[in-house]
Amino acid sequence: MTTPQPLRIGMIGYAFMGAAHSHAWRTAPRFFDLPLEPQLIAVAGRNASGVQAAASKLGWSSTETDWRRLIERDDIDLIDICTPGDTHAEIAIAALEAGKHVLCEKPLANSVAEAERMTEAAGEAAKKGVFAMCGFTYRRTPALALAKRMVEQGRLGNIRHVRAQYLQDWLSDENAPMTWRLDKSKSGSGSLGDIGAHSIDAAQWVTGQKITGVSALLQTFVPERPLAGDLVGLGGHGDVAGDAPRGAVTVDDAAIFSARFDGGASAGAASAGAIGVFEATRYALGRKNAMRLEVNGTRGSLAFDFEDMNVLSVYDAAESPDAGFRRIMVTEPEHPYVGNWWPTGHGLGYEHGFTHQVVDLVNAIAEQRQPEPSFADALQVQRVLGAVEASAAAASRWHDV
Ligand code: SOE
Repeated sequence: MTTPQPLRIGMIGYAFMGAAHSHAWRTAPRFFDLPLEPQLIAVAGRNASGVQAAASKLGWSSTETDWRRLIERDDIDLIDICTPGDTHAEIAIAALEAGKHVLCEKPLANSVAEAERMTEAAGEAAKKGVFAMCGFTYRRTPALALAKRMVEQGRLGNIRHVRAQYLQDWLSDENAPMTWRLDKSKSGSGSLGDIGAHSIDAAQWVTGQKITGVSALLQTFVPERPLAGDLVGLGGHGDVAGDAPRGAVTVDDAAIFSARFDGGASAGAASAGAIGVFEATRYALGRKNAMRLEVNGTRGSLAFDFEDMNVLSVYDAAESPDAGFRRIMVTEPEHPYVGNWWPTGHGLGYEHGFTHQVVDLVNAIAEQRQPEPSFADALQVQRVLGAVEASAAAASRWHDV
């Protein structure tokens, strides 16, 4: 067996997503036969002692305190962007122009204009065999990948309804500290872009239909929060004194919207597009990471909830009508990604999606084809986010994408 060529990775950022991506880069070649061997060459972060500690904990060989230096290095082939959204455009465009492949966390950017520039840069780079992908990781959850496969096989018929919720509760405590995720200048938006973006991508990807218009409502429940020493990440339960100074929350805490879909690429006049309802919140007490998607078609329905992530519930109208939803354990070797892991029935977790994401990216790069979701796919999600914000701000709420 020949040793695969290396794919030398430089990662920027090392918090929640940095840890998840590091784990994925390390794990992917241990469970999947990859055509290129990921090497964790360097991690970048502004704080020298912080980035060094992260490098030794997460398994990176060296560090940089300036992301520009990382991009200049000639021992790096791919830049993995795990920073807040305000930095994505500048880093991704610089990396692509320097001939490095890019994996960029979602949402792609903080505005449609930035996402357009990134997509243009990705288009130019692709002509030279340099590829960019956006990290809508839930596509790599086996049960959601199976849902997409079933829709493609026509097992649901024409899709009529999409019901998508992303429910968390880590901000329910009004004294939970301020984080960069609540600062619009860093994150672009709140629950909408951070978690609603996943629902938008998953809904469009599973159904094969694009959203063409929305009517939306955004709400900020707690306008100020105590400042922790540094702007902490996700978590919401830092040690902050009750009398700590408070900072302004400048994003939505919750987002709801209705949407029209385009019926898909092959939709004829006879098949109207689906309609959908979306909800994203960090105030749904008791719901920890309930990323849910339900789809109803003319022949059947399916339902997914990430809190029960190894299960896909499926209703087939051709079976006896009282058979109800069938819970499929998505833990069989023939299910997407599953065969590379444990014996039948043993189940996967949150981190596996990131490993599958890396596997798909490495295979696409080795085969010199565009990985998905492309920046163009992520731009479409960004346009929906933009339309939701425009609709929520408008007197007349319907807003075309
Ligand atoms: C990363 O993909 C991410 O969207 C985080 O940014 C969210 O905060 C998390 O809850 C879901 O995953």
